[in-house]
Amino acid sequence: MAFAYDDQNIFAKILRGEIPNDTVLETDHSLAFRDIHPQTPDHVLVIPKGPYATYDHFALEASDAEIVDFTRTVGRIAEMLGAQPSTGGGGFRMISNAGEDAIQEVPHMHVHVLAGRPLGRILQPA
Ligand code: DGP
Repeated sequence: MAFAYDDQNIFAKILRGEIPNDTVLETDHSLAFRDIHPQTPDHVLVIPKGPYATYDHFALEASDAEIVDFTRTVGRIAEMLGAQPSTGGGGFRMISNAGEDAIQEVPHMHVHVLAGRPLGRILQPA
């Protein structure tokens, strides 16, 4: 499978330091920062630093080190937000939009971590 990546997308610019961001956590392979249009009191985007366009691109082509780092970063974000159910937090939801049907706006792989209020059911009618 040949995946394409456009390095002019806004998250690539954030990673290059061309656009500011509200960083929550940075690791060797991942960056977590607050969404500019938060949908919940806590709305953090977690992105890999590598050039992956969608979740499937990342899942199929990233190195084990990148995937472990990314997954741990999501866990650390849940911890930092106080959202972990295991420690009395209210929980959280992860969403990764990929492609047209999911209305992915930024073509750099990202996971939304949403927390801070009850989130309702996973999908509303289209
Ligand atoms: P998606 O539809 O899954 O591609 O969501 C992209 C998200 O990115 C959307 O919730 C708004 C957010 N976003 C877009 N531009 C910027 C930006 O320049 N900075 C930050 N922090 N978030 C952005």
